[in-house]
Amino acid sequence: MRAGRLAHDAAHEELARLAGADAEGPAAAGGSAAAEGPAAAGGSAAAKHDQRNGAREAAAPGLCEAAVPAVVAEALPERAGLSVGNSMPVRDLDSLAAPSAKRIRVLCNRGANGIDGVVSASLGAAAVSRAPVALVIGDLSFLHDVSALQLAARLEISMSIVVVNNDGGGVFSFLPQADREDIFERYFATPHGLDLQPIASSCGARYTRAGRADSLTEQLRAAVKRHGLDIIEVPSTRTANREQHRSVAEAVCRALHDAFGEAA
Ligand SMILES: Cc1ncc(C[n+]2csc(CCOP(=O)(O)OP(=O)(O)O)c2C)c(N)n1
Repeated sequence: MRAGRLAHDAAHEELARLAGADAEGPAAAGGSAAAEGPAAAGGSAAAKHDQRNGAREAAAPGLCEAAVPAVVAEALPERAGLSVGNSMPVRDLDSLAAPSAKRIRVLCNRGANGIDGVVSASLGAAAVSRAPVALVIGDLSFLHDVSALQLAARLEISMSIVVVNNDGGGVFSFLPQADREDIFERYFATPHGLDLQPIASSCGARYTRAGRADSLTEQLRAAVKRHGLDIIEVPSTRTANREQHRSVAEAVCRALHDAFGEAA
């Protein structure tokens, strides 16, 4: 029990340090503004793509991707439903959410293969739930089931979707194949470069972007009180996510070693 608490505290201290240290730097100072602001109007498609990637690069440090499911769990009201997508969100919730007396219902759906049908299954839960439901999902899983959004509009289902957008499959960055620069991006990470804002508006969903934990909390708390579909994009990068996980794991090992010595 003590080891669990120590590990949890060390992990969150490290996540806060990573978010805070980088947020004080020049990149994040500009980045959080870009991350919170509306997407730019006008300009070429290539310029917009660069701008989005710029916002993602700069915004990632203000809120570590790994902390997102824990921040959402913390922000949700008593009795809410929290659906977590496969790949990183379910792992990050499992390892980083704090034990809590709050009664929230955690949902997870494996689909046929893993990342399929996650939006639909969560909307099904939201349709029959009296309490608000939020979904935390990766960008590829979200896009895989994007047609569910128009059904949500037609059936007037209320739900908040937090899309952690690291432009591809972040989980694969933890595999040895990640070092194979010649094949990794194309065959494993599969970046899409899509802009989520027009996708959200084409389905009648409200769209916001959160680059910091406090704004994610604020946006989510407002969203769960409203009727309809909200999409909150959290920009991230796969590289930063991998490094942050490594840093957190090292911090946990250090804390356990300091407390228990060689036995840890
Ligand atoms: C239907 C289906 N297709 C492909 C896969 C293989 N797969 C597992 S995780 C993953 C990447 C998911 O990316 P994303 O949803 O963005 O989450 P992240 O890894 O960034 O957390 C893929 C493609 C799968 N599990 N299911």
